[in-house]
Amino acid sequence: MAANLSPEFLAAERDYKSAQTHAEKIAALERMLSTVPKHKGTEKLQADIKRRLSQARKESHEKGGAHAVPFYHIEKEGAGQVVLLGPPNSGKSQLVCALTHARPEVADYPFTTRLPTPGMMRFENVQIQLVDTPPISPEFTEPWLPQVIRNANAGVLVVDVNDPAVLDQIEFVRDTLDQGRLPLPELLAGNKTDLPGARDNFTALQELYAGRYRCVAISAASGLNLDQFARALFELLELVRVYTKPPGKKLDLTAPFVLRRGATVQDAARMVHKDFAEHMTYARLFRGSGEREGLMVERTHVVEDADILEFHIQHHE
Ligand SMILES: Nc1nc2c(ncn2[C@@H]2O[C@H](COP(=O)(O)OP(=O)(O)O)[C@@H](O)[C@H]2O)c(=O)[nH]1
Ligand SMILES: [Mg+2]
Repeated sequence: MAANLSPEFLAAERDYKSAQTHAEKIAALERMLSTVPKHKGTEKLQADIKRRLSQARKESHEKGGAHAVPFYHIEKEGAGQVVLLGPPNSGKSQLVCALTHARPEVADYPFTTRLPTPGMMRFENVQIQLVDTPPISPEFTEPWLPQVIRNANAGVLVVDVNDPAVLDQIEFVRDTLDQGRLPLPELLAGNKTDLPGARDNFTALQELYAGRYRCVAISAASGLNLDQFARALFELLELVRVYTKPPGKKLDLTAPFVLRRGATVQDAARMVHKDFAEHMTYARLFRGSGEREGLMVERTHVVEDADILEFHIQHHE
C-alpha cells in the first residue's frame, strides 16, 4: 500500500484482528481511525474503517439488546472464566470482593446473590475472570445456573468449613451437577479458616475428599492463602504463558500470550498475528531467562509455561 501507515496504526490493526469481543473490536477500530494518515491516498481505507466501525457498533448494540443474549450470559474475558459454586453463605461473594474489583453484595443471610457477577482477578501477569453465582441448595437453585456452569472454563466449589451441614452441602452440589450432567469442580476452597477450630475442620474435609477434590484452605475475609488459591485457579485452567522476543529486540515479560496446555509453536505464532504462522520459517526456543542459546524448534513443538519464543519469518525485501 502506498500510504505510509504508522506503527500506531499497524498496532491498532493487529489488535483489531485479534479482538475477541465487540468492545475490543470497536476500541481497535477507533484507534485505527484516529491514527490513519488523512490524505487522498487513504480515503478508501478511511471509508472502510468507518464502515467496519459502524457495523461493529451495530452488532454490539444488538448483542446488548433485550432478547439477543440472556441476562445470565457472562462474556468471557481474560485468560479463562472460573465459576464459583457452592451452598448459601459459604463466602463466594466475599471471595470475589477480595480478589477482584467487582462488588457483589455480601451478607449473612442466604440468597443475597441473584445474578451472576463477573470480576477480573490477577494472577502474576495474567487476568482470570471469576464469576460469582447464586447458591446451589435444596431450597432453591436458579434454573439458569447450569448454563453459566457449562459456559465457564472451570468451576470451584466454595464451602464454609465450619458449617455443620458442610458434608451434606458438598454432596448436594455434587448430586445436582451430576444430574444436570455438568462438569464437576476439581478444586474445593475451604473458606472461613480464620475462625477458631476451622483448621481442624479443613483437615478433616481434605482427608475425606482426598482423590476427589484438590483442597485449598482460605479465608476470603482475612485474605489467608488467597495467593495460593489464585495459583490453583491458574493451574486448573491448564494454561501456559509464552513470551515472544523479536530477533535482536528486548524481551517483554509483562505481556505473555496465554494458550491452553498442549498448544504448539504454530498456535503461539498465530496469536501474535493471523498471517504470522504461515510466514514463519522457524522459531527458536529459550526456556527460562539467562539461557543464551536458543534451540531451533518445529511448528508442532508443544510449548510450556514460561517459554520464550523467537519467531523468524521470511522477508520479501
Ligand atoms: N469469618 C469469615 N466470614 C466470612 C468469610 N467469607 C465470608 N464470610 C461471611 O459469610 C457471610 C456470607 O458471605 P457471602 O460472601 O455473602 O456468601 P455467599 O452466599 O456464598 O456469596 C457474610 O456474612 C460474610 O461476611 C471468611 O473468610 N471468614
Ligand atoms: Mg453471594
